[in-house]
Amino acid sequence: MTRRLTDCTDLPRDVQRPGYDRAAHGIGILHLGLGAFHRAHQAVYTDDALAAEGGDWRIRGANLRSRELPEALNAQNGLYTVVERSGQERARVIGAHGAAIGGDPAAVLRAACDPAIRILSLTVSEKAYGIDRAAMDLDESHAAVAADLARPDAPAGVLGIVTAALRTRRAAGTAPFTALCCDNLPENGALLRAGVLGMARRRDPDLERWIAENVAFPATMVDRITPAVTDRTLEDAAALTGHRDLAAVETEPFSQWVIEDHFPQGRPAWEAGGAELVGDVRAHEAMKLRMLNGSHSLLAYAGQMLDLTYVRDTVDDPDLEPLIRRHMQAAAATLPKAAGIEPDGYARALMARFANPAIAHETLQIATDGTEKVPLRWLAPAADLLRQGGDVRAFQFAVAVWLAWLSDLAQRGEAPNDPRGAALQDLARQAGDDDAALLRGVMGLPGLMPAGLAGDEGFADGVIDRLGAIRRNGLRAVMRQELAA
Ligand code: CS2
Repeated sequence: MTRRLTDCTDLPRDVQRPGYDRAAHGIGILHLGLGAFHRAHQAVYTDDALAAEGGDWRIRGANLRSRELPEALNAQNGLYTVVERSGQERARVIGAHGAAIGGDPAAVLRAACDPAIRILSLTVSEKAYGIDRAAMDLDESHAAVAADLARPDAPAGVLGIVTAALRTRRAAGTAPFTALCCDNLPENGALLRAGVLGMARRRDPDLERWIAENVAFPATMVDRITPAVTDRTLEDAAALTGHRDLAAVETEPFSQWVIEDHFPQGRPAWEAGGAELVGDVRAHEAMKLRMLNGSHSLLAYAGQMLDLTYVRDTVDDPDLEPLIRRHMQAAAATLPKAAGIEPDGYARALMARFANPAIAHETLQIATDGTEKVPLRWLAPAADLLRQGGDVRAFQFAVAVWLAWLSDLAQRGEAPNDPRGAALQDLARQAGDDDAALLRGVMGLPGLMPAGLAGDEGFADGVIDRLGAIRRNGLRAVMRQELAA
């Protein structure tokens, strides 16, 4: 039987391994959210930074709930394989991780209070935070937020843990960590800051003031297409490295990380791995969120309706491909003009990445959590376009496809994989084929609709027309009509 990956002594020559002595570098980062994306992205940059410049910047990873991945990593001394897929497969073993924590929020809080931790980074997904974006404050109806407000000394949610750790550090005279949000949220640094300040304010206004004055929340744009790990990922990692690896991930060759360079307690030399350290991330982040993630969500729902399993199939579909490009163009029209922002070239590069034949990225994976993603990816840019008097048809089409998909699911008695999945299913069931009622119901969910779009009947009419047409004539016919228009 193949030996488990626990050291780098007998790896094949062509497998890249940590270019530094792991034991010589202490832990400096606590990372919440040990998902595939973190392992394929920030950890790789950190590995490069350690090799180039050293420092005590290894990572202690944590999952608040699940133990499986932390246990797999711990059984491998923190080592795991990144399989990069394009025409050719390449494997690289990452050494940046130390002992990980799984399913133990109290241990995560203790780790966050450790003075050695100078950066606390997060990839916990949009839904884990509980931030009211319109009010830039806590969302007290979010389950983890409500639980942490009730028991602030035993927090189990993201904002509760970050706030409680900062409180303890302040009391102990320990410098605060820099809090680094790496989720696909607009102005993610400011958003995390608003959530943490909201949590602190409800407990102790002095703490809120101290955090506001002393804690840095740099914003980031993160990008690397990382499909969910499958058995095939693990088999390929084993074939390439000669070792069994239960924490392996697969990803594309492309990777981008743009970081606002504001780290009062220092940071790894992430630029060694190609990260761009800049003064202002906003233009990059809007481009990525609206063009990549926005078109991703469109092709995910359309792909699901058309039985296209993988992203690569959707850009190979002659009717859908031009609509994906149209969506990118519409999103591009909402972007600020800024240095380094070239939407046309970016769109071309995205289409090539989506077409990567070696990457099996499931449309169903991207279709999850629509109520979290749609407002950021489609509704905010649509509201911007309306304000500018721009053409919002691409967004009306996207919303209609999402609603049609929700309606189809409800007819089959299924709920979408979404924190508000049950509510969506109920709404779709009750609306039946009353398209206006379905749109009203879904857009009436708290926090979904941005102010600029809420009262716009023209926008709603365009969605309802398309939804009706999809029901009557099928999505494919409507796609062709969109193209002809
Ligand atoms: C995707 C993202 O699942 C999704 O919602 O749009 O995970 C996307 O693959 C990454 O942001 C790419 O960097």
